[in-house]
Amino acid sequence: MSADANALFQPFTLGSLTLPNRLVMAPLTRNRAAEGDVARDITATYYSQRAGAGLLISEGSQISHQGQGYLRTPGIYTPEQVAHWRKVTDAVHKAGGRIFIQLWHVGRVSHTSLQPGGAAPVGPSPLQAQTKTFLEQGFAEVSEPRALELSEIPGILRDYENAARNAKEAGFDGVEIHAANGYLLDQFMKDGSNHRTDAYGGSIENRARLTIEAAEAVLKVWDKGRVGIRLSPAKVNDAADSNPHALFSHVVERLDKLGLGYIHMIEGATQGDRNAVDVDYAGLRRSFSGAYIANNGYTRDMATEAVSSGHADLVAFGRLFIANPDLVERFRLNAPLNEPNRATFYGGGTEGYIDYPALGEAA
Ligand code: 8OZ
Repeated sequence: MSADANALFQPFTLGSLTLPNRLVMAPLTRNRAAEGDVARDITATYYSQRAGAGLLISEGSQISHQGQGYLRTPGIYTPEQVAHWRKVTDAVHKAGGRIFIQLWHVGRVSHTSLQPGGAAPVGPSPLQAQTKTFLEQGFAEVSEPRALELSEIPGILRDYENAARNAKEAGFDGVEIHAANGYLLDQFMKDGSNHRTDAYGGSIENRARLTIEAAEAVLKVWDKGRVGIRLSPAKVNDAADSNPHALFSHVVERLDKLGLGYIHMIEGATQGDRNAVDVDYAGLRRSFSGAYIANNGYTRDMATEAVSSGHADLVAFGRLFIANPDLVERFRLNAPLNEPNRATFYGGGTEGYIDYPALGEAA
């Protein structure tokens, strides 16, 4: 099949926004927030350097102190965090870009040292995840969680709604709900991590309930075209489901009824095997009438094929956007790409953050 070489550079209408091309910067945790978990000025530089993307999605930003699971990730629940994010959105808009914020609650993937009052992290069930977090002293096992009480769920939904309102005040163009990668919403959806017997556990409908309610909370604040959600049917961060296709067919059908602007699908294992799980992504895409953002290990050629064939409307790139601030221009010219340096992905300062050169600039 001959893919249309220009497919990635056609505009796309996402709700009331016009995106100039089909390339999305994926949400990327960089652990560079300052005291108070506020975005730094270098973060405004970092995102504005990448404003050529059709859409930027911010790094996961916790909706509450309880929602934090790694050191120095930015929040969106205090006035200071809103004020600092405002500098980022202003810089992106000045550079001609558009940016959504990713709203994040990590659930059980956290550590007592990051939680309010040194408390245990919360999850659907008291099951410790076999995964690591990132602390001052480096990587560490996550802590043993406690199960959320039914009476605490309305408070979590209020945190989503408040964070959505704060995002608007901070000047974002929309929000993406992080329901992927083994964090709170994904933990509730998958039966490996959710052993509850109340209205939020058991059947697929019950396990999906928190995700749907979180989306409804955000929709109290934002027009539906300005809300997207990220999903990962595969096992990630120790959250696995016994029948991911059935689970995510239901979830996508419910999200379609809510009319969300997009689903952002991590196809296969995050940063790993694209065939890690038996899920018909094309089928999920057909049952959703909003936009489909495909992600995970895409190259320029794969993305061109995905958009030309109609598999995806947009394609999100993570590591390639870390290393190539001008990724859109490089793809347009089929120019060589900078290699990402894994050693500077998480934590630190400007190095490996705002010093990757654009084409024509010295390294
Ligand atoms: C890498 C390191 C820490 C967090 C995700 C937010 O996987 C993350 C994350 C990625 O969605």
